[in-house]
Amino acid sequence: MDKLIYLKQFETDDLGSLAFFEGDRDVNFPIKRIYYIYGVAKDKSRGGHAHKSLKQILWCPYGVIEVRINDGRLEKTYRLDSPEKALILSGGVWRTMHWIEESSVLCAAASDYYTEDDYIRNFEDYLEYVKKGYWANESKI
Ligand code: T46
Repeated sequence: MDKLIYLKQFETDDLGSLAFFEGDRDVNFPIKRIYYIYGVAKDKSRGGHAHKSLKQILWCPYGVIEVRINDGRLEKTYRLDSPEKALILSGGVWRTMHWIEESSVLCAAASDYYTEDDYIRNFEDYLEYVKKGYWANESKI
């Protein structure tokens, strides 16, 4: 199930702020991989795939990015417009990410190492996968 959380923050005045989260404590999985996406132009989109089992937490430490998710039945949009917001995504959910502001940075911490076998990159294939899923008769988001 997807979930928006607010990261713990240490506020200081003109020295800025520090936000953090911890694997297994603030997110419901151990973290095995961290990656980040940067240098994306305004109004460009990435993603357009689902993961079979990978769980992730996504956050935007700089800028504004919208994450649109779809479970083959429902759609939801999350706006990551503050460094304190983070989105936890379970496996089985189609996602696209949209750069609302130029040069926004998307960070991700993932439950497993990178493997292309976990991706479904074609939406028709994804809908077939959903039909066979244990959640075939209910929404996953
Ligand atoms: C996701 C969204 C939010 C690697 O070799 N290792 C990695 O850890 C990752 C994440 C990617 N790659 C390779 C695979 C592709 O050849 O980097 C290339 C670009 O990846 P992709 O087109 O999948 O990037 P996005 O921005 O569409 O999706 C990424 C993540 O791949 C994905 O897991 O959920 O961000």
